[in-house]
Amino acid sequence: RGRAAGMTSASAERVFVGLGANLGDARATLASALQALDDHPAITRVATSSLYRTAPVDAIGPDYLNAVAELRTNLSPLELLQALHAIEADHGRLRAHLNAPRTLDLDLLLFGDREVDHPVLTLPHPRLHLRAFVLEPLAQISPDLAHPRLGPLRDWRADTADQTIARLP
Ligand code: PH2
Ligand code: MG
Ligand code: MG
Repeated sequence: RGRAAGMTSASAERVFVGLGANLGDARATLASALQALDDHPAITRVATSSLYRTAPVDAIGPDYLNAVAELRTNLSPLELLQALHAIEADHGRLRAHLNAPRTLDLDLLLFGDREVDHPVLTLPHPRLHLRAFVLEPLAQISPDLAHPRLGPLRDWRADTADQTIARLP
């Protein structure tokens, strides 16, 4: 037997994933998605933000609940993306159209300082610095985080001041 469950120390890279839900019982869905990440043998969750209620950005439909989790994994970025898509599918995600309301969205935001330009995966996430629903929870769990191209992410928060977001207790 190899390494014990949860012992995913092969990569010291800091991996950040955004969670979002705006259909159904979003709070229950996000809790279940976090549990699914913990249940994955190659993923360790090391930090999780509060939940935030956020108005839809470039989308229609109900308000979202959003959060960000920091992970460690020995999966490659594409392997991790596959794992995230499998968890989305397990939670009833249907891909109706771009930015359609969704029961669960798991977005790979940052994978260390890696820059990836692949047909199904762009890293860092190309819009993360424009979205308060990502920047606020990221700042909560990692206030000094820097983007490999754009520098300290705290410097981008002012530009999103018009976006409605409320941290939940
Ligand atoms: N996700 C989108 C589009 N718009 N708006 C909010 N507030 N939260 C999201 O997670 C979100 C969005 C596409 O994935
Ligand atoms: Mg998304
Ligand atoms: Mg997505």
